[in-house]
Formats: sequence, C-alpha cells, structure tokens
Amino acid sequence: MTRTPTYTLTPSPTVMLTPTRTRTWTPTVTLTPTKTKTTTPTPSETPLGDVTLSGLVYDPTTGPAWPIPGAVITVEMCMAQGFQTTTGPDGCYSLLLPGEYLNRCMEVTLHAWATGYYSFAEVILVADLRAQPERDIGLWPMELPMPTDTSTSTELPSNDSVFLPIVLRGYPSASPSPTPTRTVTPTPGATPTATFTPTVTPTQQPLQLIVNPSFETDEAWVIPRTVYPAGYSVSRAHTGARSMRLGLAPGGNLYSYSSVQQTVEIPNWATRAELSFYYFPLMALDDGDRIYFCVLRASDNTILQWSFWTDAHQAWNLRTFELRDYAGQRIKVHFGVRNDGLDGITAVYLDDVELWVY
Ligand SMILES: [Ca+2]
Ligand SMILES: [Ca+2]
Repeated sequence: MTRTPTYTLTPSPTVMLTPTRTRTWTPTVTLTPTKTKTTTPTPSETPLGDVTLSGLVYDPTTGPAWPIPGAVITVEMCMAQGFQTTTGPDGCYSLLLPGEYLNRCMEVTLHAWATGYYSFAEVILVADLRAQPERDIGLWPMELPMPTDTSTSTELPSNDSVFLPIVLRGYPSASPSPTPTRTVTPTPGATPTATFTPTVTPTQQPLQLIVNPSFETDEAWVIPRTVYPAGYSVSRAHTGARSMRLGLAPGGNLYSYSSVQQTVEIPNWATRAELSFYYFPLMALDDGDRIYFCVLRASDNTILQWSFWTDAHQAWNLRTFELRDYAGQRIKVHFGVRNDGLDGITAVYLDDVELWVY
C-alpha cells in the first residue's frame, strides 16, 4: 500500500531538473538597465523620491527558488509611461522608478513575463512600493495548453503571441491622465484591495457556473495536451461514476504536468463566488510533487492567482477558493498536478467542482 522509497531511479539522461543551479552571481554584473536615464541612479538613497525596485524572478514550482534569467519586468505608471528591464543570469532585476512619476500615481502595475511562463501582473499602491521595493516574483510555467482533440477549443489561443507586453513608453500622454480619485488611505502593509462596488441586485438567485461539475460526461472541460495529460477516470468518484485524474497513474515516473480547466464568466453582480471541489490525493510527502489551482484570465491566459500544496491524506478532501475579485470577468479555473519525475509519483482525483455565485 504505501510505496517504499526504492531508490532505483533509472539514470535517464533526459534530466529536466538538474540544470546546474549554482547561482553564478558575479557581483560585477550590475544589471544594465535597458533604459539609460541620464540621471545616474543612486540605488540606495532616494533623495528625490526615486525608488529602485529589485528582486528575483523565479519558478515557484521547483521547490527551491529557481531563477529565471531574461524575464522582462515592466512597471506601468498611471499615466502613459512605463519602465522596463530584464533579469540577469541569476534571475535578479533592478529598475529605477523616478519619483517625478511615482509621485503622480496612487498605484502602479508590475508586470513580469518570460518565454515558457505565464505572465504576471500585480497592482501595487505606490506607498506599498516605497515601503517594500524588493519584490520577488514567481512565474508559473506554461504547460503548452493546446486544444484537446475533441472539441470546443475556441478559447485556447495560439500560445506565443498572447503574452506580448504593452509597454507605454514615451508616448504623448494620451487623454488627460485620470487623476486618482480613490479615497484610499494607503495604510502600509495593507493589501491593495480593488475598491470594486458591485451593484447588488437583491433578487438575484444563486448560480452554479461549472458545467459538468462531476465529470460524468465529456463536456466543457479542456485538458491541456502535456507530456502526461489528465484524463477522465472510473477509478474513484466522489459522486457518480467518474472523476478527473490529475497526475500519473501507477507505472513509471515522469516530469510532467497534468491539468484540466474550464472557462467561466463571473457575473458582475456577484458579491460572493465560492469555488469548491473535492480531491483525493495519492502522493507522498517529502516529495517535490505538487497539487495546484490557478485562475487564468480567459482572454490571454495571464495568471491571476495560484495556489499549490501537498496533501497525503488519502480521502476526499474539500477545498474552496473565493473568486469574487473576478466579478465581471471571464476566467479559467485550472487544476493540476506537477510530478517532478523523482522519488514517488502523485495522482489526484478531482470531482464535484462547483462555483456558486451570490
Ligand atoms: Ca463524479
Ligand atoms: Ca515525485
């Protein structure tokens, strides 16, 4: 029943997990910011209110932080102005943000992207940015989501073209820059909550948005084509006869992602949007394998939030996520398992995925 950690990994030469992760950080590198401002940035002191944003861009799925070189970092200001740099060989970046721009904005948007990864975007209050200018960014690896052979593949765009950034640099400030009218008092440390004012229609009935929530038919769910795709399974079911298998069925071990997703539109009147699901994990702890859930923006697959975890409790576990932040948006709910190809293997059965909006 419990798998003994036999240490007989075949020394396959296709090792995907052993790039030399020695951080060859030669301190002479001093990342050359692609934007050479005439003012020489003095990174430490900021007499004019400049901020030097810096940090590490890494792959969070690989256990220890795995640096991503060549990632592009962009900060968009509230006016038509942006600043950009890339990460060095060690995955680190440094970007000078002039105070003359920062002081005109309540918040800025931090973007990061790299080839082979989902792009990242976060709105940050300028006050928070000043308080914490070191920002490490995790980028989630793409799984080459492609249409499944069967069906409704309309919302899967061709991959490579959708992550192009919008770099607004040096454009004449288009249309009077909206003066920030938000009455937010930026308490340091507070997470920037978007002040979204839903128009509540009290008579609205609760809705369940997930189609085919119990995986009893083949409709609605999209299974990205990976080296080991997810699949419908009759091995276990929380209700009905079937569930969705994520991860590896017993057999060999393989570095792989297995995932399933469905596109939904959260109504703009939603004040609550509770996603719930049951999952039955077959995994060992002390392994690099991960279960994960993420929310993607449907239009371009930008990852909006993610969570990954391990769970060795071999039972139907219930888990929930609150998705009301996406009211009025089309999103993809995306479930997956990442096997690291080492030690044990992980399979997770997913069933009864429901998204109730109120
Ligand atoms: Ca079922
Ligand atoms: Ca493993």
